[in-house]
Amino acid sequence: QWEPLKKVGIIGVPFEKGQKKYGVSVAPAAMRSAGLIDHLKEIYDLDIKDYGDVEIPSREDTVGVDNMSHLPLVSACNKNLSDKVSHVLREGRVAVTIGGDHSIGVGTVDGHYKVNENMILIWVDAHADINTNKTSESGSVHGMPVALLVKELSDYWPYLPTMDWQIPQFSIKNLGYVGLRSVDEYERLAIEKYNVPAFAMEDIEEYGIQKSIQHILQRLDPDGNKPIHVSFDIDSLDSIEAPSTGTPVRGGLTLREAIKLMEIVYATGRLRAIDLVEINPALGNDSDRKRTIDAGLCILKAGLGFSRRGTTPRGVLDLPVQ
Ligand code: B3U
Ligand code: MN
Ligand code: MN
Repeated sequence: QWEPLKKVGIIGVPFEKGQKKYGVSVAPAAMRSAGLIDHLKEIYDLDIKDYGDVEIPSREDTVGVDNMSHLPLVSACNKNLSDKVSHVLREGRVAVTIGGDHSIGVGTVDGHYKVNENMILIWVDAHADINTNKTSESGSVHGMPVALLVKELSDYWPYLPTMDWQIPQFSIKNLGYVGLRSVDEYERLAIEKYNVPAFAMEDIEEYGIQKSIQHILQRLDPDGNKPIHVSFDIDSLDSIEAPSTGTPVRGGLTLREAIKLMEIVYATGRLRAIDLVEINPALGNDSDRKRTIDAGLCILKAGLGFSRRGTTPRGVLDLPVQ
């Protein structure tokens, strides 16, 4: 009943105020000039529409919230993004969002949820991003998007001015993690309290990437009929594979594991949204930058149907004769 969608909509989000380093906001432009669209065109039959960049507000004139840096900006950016993601999905396209830091996961998941209430979310990350402003040691909102999104944690937040547009309705029961290896104490507590399927690196070591992702899909959607959202933080990859990112952590996924994960999710035919976040082209040297962007391109291609086996020429059944 489910078939991979052959239509894709690209959204850029040049936003970096969810964390403290300069440069993540350059990623959409860097990905486009690295040939993002042309790379995706290599995929047979893919219809690609670039929706451009989401409008990023510049002024911050409202009052903030304790231990949440730039919340009004994060909020305004995410409101625009949520609308855009909903729009792309309603046009029957897979929403591919290029961040930006991971605070933009609030907007992508909110926008997806507003179109598909039964969506499930796979958070691929070295970090769990499930801090509240009470548990965060950094005060950076990119460590909080999951906690902002899930309804089960709404009582753990104070009133958040500017965030009235976003009502946490997504259930933590529809969330799974892959790639964890830097989890704060209260984040671990939340994962255990709500029994979130979480494949940390040591679990991936034990089960392999294929069984890990299959286990999560089986847990969240045993009947296989829910749309899937993959929020992919590039720092889930080992920092050797993706050095140009704000908080690199060693001992992560290989690019091959990440590609395999995306291929498996693609093959369900139910992948409807991909976020690719935390690529920071301003960090590292030319070779670091290129390696990180290339890894991002490979991950997107795998999620959109590129086959490493190759594909036969269109409509051709035999080799050309003399
Ligand atoms: N858990 C820490 C660190 C962190 C989260 N996300 C990233 N780093 N990229 C925090 O700030 O909440
Ligand atoms: Mn993240
Ligand atoms: Mn991360």
